[in-house]
Amino acid sequence: MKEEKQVRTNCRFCGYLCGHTATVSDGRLIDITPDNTRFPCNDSVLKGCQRWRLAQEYLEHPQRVNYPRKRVGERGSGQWQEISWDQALDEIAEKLQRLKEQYGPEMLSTAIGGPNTSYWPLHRFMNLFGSPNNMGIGQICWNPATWINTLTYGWTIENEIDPSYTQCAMIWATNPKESDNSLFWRTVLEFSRTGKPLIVVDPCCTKTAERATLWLQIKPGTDGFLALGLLHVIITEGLYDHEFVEKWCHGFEQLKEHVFRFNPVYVEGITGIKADDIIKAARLYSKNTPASLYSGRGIDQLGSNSIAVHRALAIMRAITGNIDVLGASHLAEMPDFVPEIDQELSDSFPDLSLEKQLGKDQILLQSYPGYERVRELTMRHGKRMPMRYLTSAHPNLVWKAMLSGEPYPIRSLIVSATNPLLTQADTQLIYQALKSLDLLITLELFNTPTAMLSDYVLPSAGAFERPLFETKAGTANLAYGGEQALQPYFERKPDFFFWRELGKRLGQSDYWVEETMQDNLRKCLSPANMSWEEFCSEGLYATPNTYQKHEATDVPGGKPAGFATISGKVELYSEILLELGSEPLPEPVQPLSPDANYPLQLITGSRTQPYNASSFRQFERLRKLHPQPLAKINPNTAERFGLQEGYEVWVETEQGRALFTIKHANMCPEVVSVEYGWWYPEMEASEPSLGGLWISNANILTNGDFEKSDKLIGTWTYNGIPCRVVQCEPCQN
Ligand SMILES: Nc1nc2c(c(=O)[nH]1)N[C@H]1C(S)=C(S)[C@@H](COP(=O)(O)OP(=O)(O)OC[C@H]3O[C@@H](n4cnc5c(=O)[nH]c(N)nc54)[C@H](O)[C@@H]3O)O[C@H]1N2
Ligand SMILES: Nc1nc2c(c(=O)[nH]1)N[C@H]1C(S)=C(S)[C@@H](COP(=O)(O)OP(=O)(O)OC[C@H]3O[C@@H](n4cnc5c(=O)[nH]c(N)nc54)[C@H](O)[C@@H]3O)O[C@H]1N2
Ligand code: SF4
Ligand SMILES: [Mo]
Repeated sequence: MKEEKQVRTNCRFCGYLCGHTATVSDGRLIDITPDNTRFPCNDSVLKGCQRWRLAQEYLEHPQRVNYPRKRVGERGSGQWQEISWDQALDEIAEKLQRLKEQYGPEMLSTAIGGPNTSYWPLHRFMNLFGSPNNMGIGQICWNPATWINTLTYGWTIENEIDPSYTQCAMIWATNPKESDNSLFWRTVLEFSRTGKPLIVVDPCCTKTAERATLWLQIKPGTDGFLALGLLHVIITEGLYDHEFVEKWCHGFEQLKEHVFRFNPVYVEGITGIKADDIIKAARLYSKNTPASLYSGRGIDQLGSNSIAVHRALAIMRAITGNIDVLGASHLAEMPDFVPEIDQELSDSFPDLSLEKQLGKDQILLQSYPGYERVRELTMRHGKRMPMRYLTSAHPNLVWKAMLSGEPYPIRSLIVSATNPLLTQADTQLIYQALKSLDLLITLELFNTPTAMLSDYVLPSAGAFERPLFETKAGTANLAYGGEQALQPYFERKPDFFFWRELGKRLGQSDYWVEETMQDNLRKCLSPANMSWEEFCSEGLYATPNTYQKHEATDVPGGKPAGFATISGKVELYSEILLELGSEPLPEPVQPLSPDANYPLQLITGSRTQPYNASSFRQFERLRKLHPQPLAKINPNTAERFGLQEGYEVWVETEQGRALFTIKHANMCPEVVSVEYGWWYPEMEASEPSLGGLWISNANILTNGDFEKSDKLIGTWTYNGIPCRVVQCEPCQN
């Protein structure tokens, strides 16, 4: 008789982790149904999502990597030999040891991506191995807001929309309808039904913008000007929260002087938004408090302008009295459970090789010295930011060190849960760099183009096959997730297994005491007095939000806590930025102007359902729903360039060209917005095709040059790039 059981588990096909019940028979998944008793689960979210229905196919997909494999032919030839885990780990350990002896531990780099797996085991391994060279996508995803809010308010904030409390919502450069489709999107919908002001700032009339009472159709990359224009109106019209500014803000006079020149007419000239609308938005946001201000990737990918706009938005929340207020935002707390910084062992192992961090002396904030300085401040409130994410290496410096050996050789890379040939800037550079390595290892579920170029590909246990414990990297007292539904199929193993086994082979045994991920999570939860089983049944660890903590005193009549900054207040004028050698007030610069050669402005990477970054192109059902990579363009602009809907076109920048299909859309004129992450898993899984890597990959068009990146964090540019569109007919690729 077959053994059948029901397991309460979570989907992991995007970062939202919906609760489900899995039916498992003889160790195989046979059914999956949404489970309303688990966090988070919402019927309409699940109705709108196509991916969870693929769970069985995902587990059994013929293109899954099921056994460790080793390259036998030329790199990229697609010739593999299946080997055992022991052989793979022994060989990799031996090779890494040899390279370490020859070049030093910094010769090893790692690449991580979005929150696709738990990265702390990798960070622990890298700390113990002694290399600072982990590169991620933080500089253009999570880090700008995290860093800027922390140095402005003393810690990160969680923005909130509560339709009954929030009086105005501003959604800036994010489109939750496509990118999230979760409870947040449902909340936005609910809020929009209240008729209260909903302001959306986006070059495109997204589904979110369609719900807006005021859509500000901004030219890409000019957001810093708009934010300073809003501040100009709020300050000159006296619409700020005088009491909060007086008591809790530092540098208001300097700010006032600074925003003077950003009057609405000047700002209209740069952003393309009518002066009247700028005034209207400023009034709506400041007069209807609590007001919530959410931002997303559209402004995290603007090079140094990302910093200017985040600073201006942080200031705007503060002077309108929207910090640590119900319905607007709250400063998060350190977790009760073991925070990621301790899981990483970043503190226990101060390492001289941190001195080897690339660009350490040029990057002011996202570097070990920058991190240490900010941490001295956050520690005034007993808080420690995650270390490895916020000090991760600038990818462009790592790719170049692989190729040039300067300032020292980087000879090896372990890729974990990312597909850099599709998701990092400048595919051509990355391709060259990967090909130059002595040892390239990829931990993957699928045979991605990055895996195709590897020396070893190791089969990871993915969604439903491993436990989940998502935290905000230790910046908030919140964790969600749960038990795996089943044992991994074939020889797949959780990434934790790889790092622990490799660590043990390289002298790290003392630091890998717990044998499994579950054992670790058990230990991690124990300070929060919660067992792993309790956590799994709810799927959530959370404590109620708290507000106005700056007013709190230890003893009655004592000194209020204030903010963990140099001045103890919200720093409108940033003393820490001044000290680090940067501008204390936001200084946006105009994005590169289009010219005769490249007359349009490019956005590379607005999210669209049903895909997630470069994932899920293997699924026919999804491909039918969304068969082609699209380039969206305003119909008037399209007409001017003779670009009819459905035309196949080359989108070209100084970096290269990629193929898309034209779609007309209600959006800013003179702008093209292409999808990112496109490759064709059905094509040849070897050179030169590499799964159609070179056809419609948006990152062929982008450039992540260190010299052009922002100097505080290293943010590069994915949006607002000069480009042209060339019709391609008949099209051959
Ligand atoms: N041009 C442009 N580029 C961008 C962006 C953009 O907007 N425009 N956005 C950027 C942003 S914000 C992000 S976060 C990144 C996302 O980029 P990535 O994080 O690289 O995302 P994916 O392309 O989905 O690659 C994730 C890979 O991890 C694998 N995977 C899934 N689960 C596991 C697991 O448990 N273990 C292992 N080992 N592998 C697993 C999947 O099969 C997949 O191949 O892209 C960035 N790149
Ligand atoms: N379906 C799907 N969902 C995803 C992902 C996915 O790949 N696919 N990726 C996940 C990841 S890793 C992330 S980080 C999140 C990101 O999710 P979002 O924050 O929503 O990111 P995007 O969709 O890239 O961009 C949001 C909006 O920014 C606008 N924009 C572009 N340039 C500018 C600009 O210069 N100024 C302004 N104001 N707006 C601009 C775009 O038009 C777009 O509507 O989504 C997650 N969810
Ligand atoms: S893909 Fe994301 S939104 Fe869809 S069910 Fe899974 S976790 Fe939920
Ligand atoms: Mo992201």
